[in-house]
Amino acid sequence: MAFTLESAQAIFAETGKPSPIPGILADFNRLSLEDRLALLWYAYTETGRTITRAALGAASMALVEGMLDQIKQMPPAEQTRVMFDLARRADTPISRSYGYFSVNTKLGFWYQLAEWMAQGTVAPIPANYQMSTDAQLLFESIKNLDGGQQIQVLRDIVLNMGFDPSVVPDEAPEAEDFQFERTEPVSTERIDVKGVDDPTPLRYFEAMNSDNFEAAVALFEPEGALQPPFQKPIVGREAIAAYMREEAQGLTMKPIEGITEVLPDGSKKLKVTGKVQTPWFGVNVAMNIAWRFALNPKGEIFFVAIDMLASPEELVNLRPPSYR
Ligand code: 45D
Repeated sequence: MAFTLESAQAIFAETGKPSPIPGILADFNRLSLEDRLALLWYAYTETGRTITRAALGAASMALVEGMLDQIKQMPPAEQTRVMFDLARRADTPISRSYGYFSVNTKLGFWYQLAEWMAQGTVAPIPANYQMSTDAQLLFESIKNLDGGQQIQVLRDIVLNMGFDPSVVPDEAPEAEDFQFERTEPVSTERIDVKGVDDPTPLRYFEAMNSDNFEAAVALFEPEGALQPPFQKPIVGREAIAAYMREEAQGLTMKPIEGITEVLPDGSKKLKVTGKVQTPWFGVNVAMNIAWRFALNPKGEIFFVAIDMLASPEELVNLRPPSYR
């Protein structure tokens, strides 16, 4: 076997530049709670991102509706306290329930609160709030990110709010069925990628673009692994399928270009770059992504890493300068 999990994680690693996102998230977590909530508000409203209505119409919010109503009834000071509790990951009833929500439910929850904050039905960020210098500098760095990176930052912050469920893992409620409508019709077209002849990645993209996670997962070897952006690998078909059902629904993947290297035993390394759209923002935001595939000699996926590109130039410069 040509690859170990470690060696597969490192394929083409030298071809990507480090992303600014982890540093931005670390800086964010050093801010005061007031600054964090205010900065999120500005980042969410002032970067001019529009969430697609279609996605939200279909969002199943049954689990959270009661909680949202409860917050809406509270006096403003208490509403603000709930937001602080979420931001500091407190162990309170609301923050605890929130902690067990899926990512998409967490996003939908805040989306509703943001709407109410804009209307004034839920306590807004005080209009005269002055962010610290550190927060203002961080806001400037966030403004300099491309749209795909900005929404990744927002998503990660929302994901890491609420009581940390890994502290008491067995209390997680059944994950609810969260369905997105696709913002673009499912394409049955065969995908072509310049520089990629191997059918496995192409079938992978086709399966993902029709939310056919069974077909996508069948392309992995049984102990294959998928590594999402800034995360550890998820190992095994079942775990990957569960992850995809929760996180990959409604994504549109537009691979553009790739490079392939065949190893002596017939294993392959492939790097494919392209764009990914999330149903939350539809065609309004495209994320620049690289997939780094390690295929075994049978053509099965042993490992695939999904990376957020540091800059759009990396979409076309697949190799580091010294290789070109
Ligand atoms: O605190 O091939 C207020 C995988 C202020 C699968 C607010 C993938 C107060 C395999 C504004 C109210 C999934 C890995 C908060 C590929 C406050 C695969 C609200 C990759 C919080 C390609 C803020 C998929 C709000 C990727 C409402 C990379 C924020 C998907 C809302 C990425 C933010 C998807 C939203 C992303 C962010 C989605 C809706 C980045 C959505 C981001």
